[in-house]
Amino acid sequence: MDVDSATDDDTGTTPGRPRRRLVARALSGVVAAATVLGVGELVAVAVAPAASPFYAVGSTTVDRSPAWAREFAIDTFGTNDKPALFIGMTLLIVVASIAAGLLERRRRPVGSLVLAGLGAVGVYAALSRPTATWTYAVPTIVGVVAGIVLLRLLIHTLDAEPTSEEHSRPAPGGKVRRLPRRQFILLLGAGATVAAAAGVAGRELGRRIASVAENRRLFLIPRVAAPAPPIPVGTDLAPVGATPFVTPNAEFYRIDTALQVPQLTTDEWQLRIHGLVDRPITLDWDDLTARTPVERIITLTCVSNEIGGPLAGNARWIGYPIQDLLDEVGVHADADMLLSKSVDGFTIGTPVAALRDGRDAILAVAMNGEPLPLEHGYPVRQVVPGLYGYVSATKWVVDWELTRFDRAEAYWTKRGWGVRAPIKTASRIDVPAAFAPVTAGPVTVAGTAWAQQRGVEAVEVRVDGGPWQQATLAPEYSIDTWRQWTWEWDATPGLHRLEVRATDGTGDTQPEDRVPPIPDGATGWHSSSVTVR
Ligand SMILES: Nc1nc2c(c(=O)[nH]1)N[C@H]1C(S)=C(S)[C@@H](COP(=O)(O)O)O[C@H]1N2
Ligand SMILES: [Mo]
Repeated sequence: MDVDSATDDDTGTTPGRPRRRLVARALSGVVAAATVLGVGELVAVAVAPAASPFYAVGSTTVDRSPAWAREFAIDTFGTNDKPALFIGMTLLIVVASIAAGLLERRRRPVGSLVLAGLGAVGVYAALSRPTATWTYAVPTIVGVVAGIVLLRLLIHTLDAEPTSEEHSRPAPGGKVRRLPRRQFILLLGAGATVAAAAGVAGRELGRRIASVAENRRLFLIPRVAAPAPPIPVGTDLAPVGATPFVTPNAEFYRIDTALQVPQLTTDEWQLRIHGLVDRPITLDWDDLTARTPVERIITLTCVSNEIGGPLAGNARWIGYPIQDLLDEVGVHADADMLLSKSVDGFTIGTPVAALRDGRDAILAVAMNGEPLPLEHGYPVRQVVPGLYGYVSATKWVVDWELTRFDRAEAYWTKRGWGVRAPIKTASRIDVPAAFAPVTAGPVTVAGTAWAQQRGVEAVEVRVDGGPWQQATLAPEYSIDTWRQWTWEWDATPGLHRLEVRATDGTGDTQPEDRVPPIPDGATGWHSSSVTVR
């Protein structure tokens, strides 16, 4: 029955082979719907696994099913109830998408409306998830937009295709015009490929994220025989409004080159130690955690921190001394650099001398009583007091090569940053905040100062360029942590400029000269303008 009967094509062309056209339309609908799901799946990786349109619809269906339906499903399909649900959903989607393809016209986008309707169901289902926020709607919406665009393009190409009559009639150039059909098939193939690739990538990534989150949830924080020394009363000046002594994980600055946070479980983690060593080894998680852990409070600092900037944080770390591991592998005398590598390929070069001089350099696995947060290096990172992060604090660390500074370069040093970068002394006014309104009379000025490995010996404050005055220092926790300070100011009305400078444990005072962070850390005095009424 291959009758060239008229179809309801509104393009005015005489239709060619109707059956073939119907199949092409149906396929367009199916590939468009697959695009909705595939793209939705991929976008859901950035939002939440539960926001995936397909899974959200499935889960919401399960949650909303009346008891009898559930019983029926379990009675009929047993433990295959989930595959049965997915197959059922897939069949429904295929039917709806075939309808969408058949109904779509260049001037009457009825099929697009069908996709939008499916999308509405997806959005509703996603927003019904127990953990939902408004962002849960995004994967479905992005998917539907992509699906509709593809469907419009396919139908447009299809409707532009010449009829069978035109096919057999040579075009003015003497050749048979066949471009639109080829275009259609290319577009359909490309759409199907993108949909499948996005879906598979989304599923795979989502699975990885779920498994790392689960791995972290089950992580047991190593028990330390000797906890870090207690924090003396008065060390934390948070009560007067200064920066808290220990920075909560959620507020800890994050700096790295990772566009996607590396996903590494403790089961997969390994540290390969090689290069200029007597006994190369590869440690796995059990090997690492069989060692004796220590707990230390250490302040991390980023070289990119501007004067007065926020890129410093203090945390309680549990980890394993780096020096012990280096002793174990027998570092050659000519090795002066530890080139450490993250699972995402980022590298850091650290002076071996700094790792063996007795400072508390550790391979940290816990931060403030939690497993390392994923974005702070789960499951293992380096923490080395006294060196800026980019030359010491490798997150997601998996490889150590003992080498030499005259042989190897690390990520940032290749890009112009200093090769050796001990932390420079810094001090910061935290209260009153810049331009905060202040009432005349006694005002507490407070802030923090750091000079890891040297300690902070003094902090001075001055007003409007007047004489320097000694601030009151909180007790020193250790030379590797920042030290909070306060200064009582008898504020008079007007606009004033407060300045601060610190002196480290070697007696050196911060220089007034301002240099920018690049190449090896900023210098200069932090100042803050305050309006007193
Ligand atoms: N893998 C990896 N580790 C890294 C970085 C990075 O980009 N990738 N950045 C470093 C820099 S510049 C700093 S300042 C610290 C920041 O650590 P945090 O994000 O935990 O505060 O991590 C260091 N470790
Ligand atoms: Mo940094």
